[in-house]
Amino acid sequence: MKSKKYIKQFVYLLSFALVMIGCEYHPPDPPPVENQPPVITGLNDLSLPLNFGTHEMDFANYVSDQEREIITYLVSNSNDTVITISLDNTVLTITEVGTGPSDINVFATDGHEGHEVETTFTVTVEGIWGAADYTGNVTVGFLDFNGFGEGHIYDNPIPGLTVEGWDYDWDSPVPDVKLANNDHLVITNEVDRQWFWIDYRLDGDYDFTGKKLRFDYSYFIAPALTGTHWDEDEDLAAVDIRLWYVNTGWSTGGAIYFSSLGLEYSTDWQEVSIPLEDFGSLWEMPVDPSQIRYIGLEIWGGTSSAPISFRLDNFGIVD
Ligand SMILES: [Ca+2]
Ligand SMILES: [Ca+2]
Repeated sequence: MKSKKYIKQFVYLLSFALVMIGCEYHPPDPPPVENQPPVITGLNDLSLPLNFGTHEMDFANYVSDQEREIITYLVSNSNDTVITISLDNTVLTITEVGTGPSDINVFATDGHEGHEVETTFTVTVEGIWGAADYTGNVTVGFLDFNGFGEGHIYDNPIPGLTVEGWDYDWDSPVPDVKLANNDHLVITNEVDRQWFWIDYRLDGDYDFTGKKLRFDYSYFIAPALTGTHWDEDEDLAAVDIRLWYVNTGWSTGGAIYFSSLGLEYSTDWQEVSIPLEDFGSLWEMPVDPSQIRYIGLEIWGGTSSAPISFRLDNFGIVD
């Protein structure tokens, strides 16, 4: 019996011990919380259109910190001929200067040693560039406008190219014809003006029989073209543009109106190509592509509120 009691006591003790062990069980401790550096996500390369002015971005939307500590930033910009930058707390302001790419480098830290994180993203200010260079055979009567500078045509003269303009009173500002990005023309009516005349003078008559007048255009806007001329048709509301050519003596010449060409607005460059034989008569003169001295554009109509405006490249006579 004695042994039985021992066994009983042992079972009790064992149960008690098991209960004690159960009470003393704890899950493993979590690892100690370590302060983490900030994390930058989503600061991707950025494309901004020409004339964007300023663009703001708040780093608070891109940078997080586990402890939600105050983050301080240091920014730098690789090309201040493209953009300048300024930082106000977490807000970065990008200001337009020119076109092209510039890298923005961002350092962020929560203030703890070794917690500086860094990223770089590229901001590209997209210019409107000229049409791809024409690869066909061109004649002396062809202009790609490459290498003639940037800005008003009067400050960047192109040999042989004359630009004139008047209103009906023959007394208004000179036309707004500018070279853009050193490779194409921008023709815009920014004031109320009724008449532009652009001619390209060659050094003599050329036989361009069988050839074409071609150009690339983009961003074309205009009031509805009337197919009439303010002087020849005595239509003071006339709006149109014509391509024309004449010989040295101004005794032969062809013309074709934009209103017959169906130009449309597009940010992409589009091509127009017209056989010189298909031109109609200019001023009732015989059409003769075998003797051409001048080629050009005449533009009439358009006001500041309803301008004629378009970009022009690769203009002239080609095979
Ligand atoms: Ca932290
Ligand atoms: Ca060009």
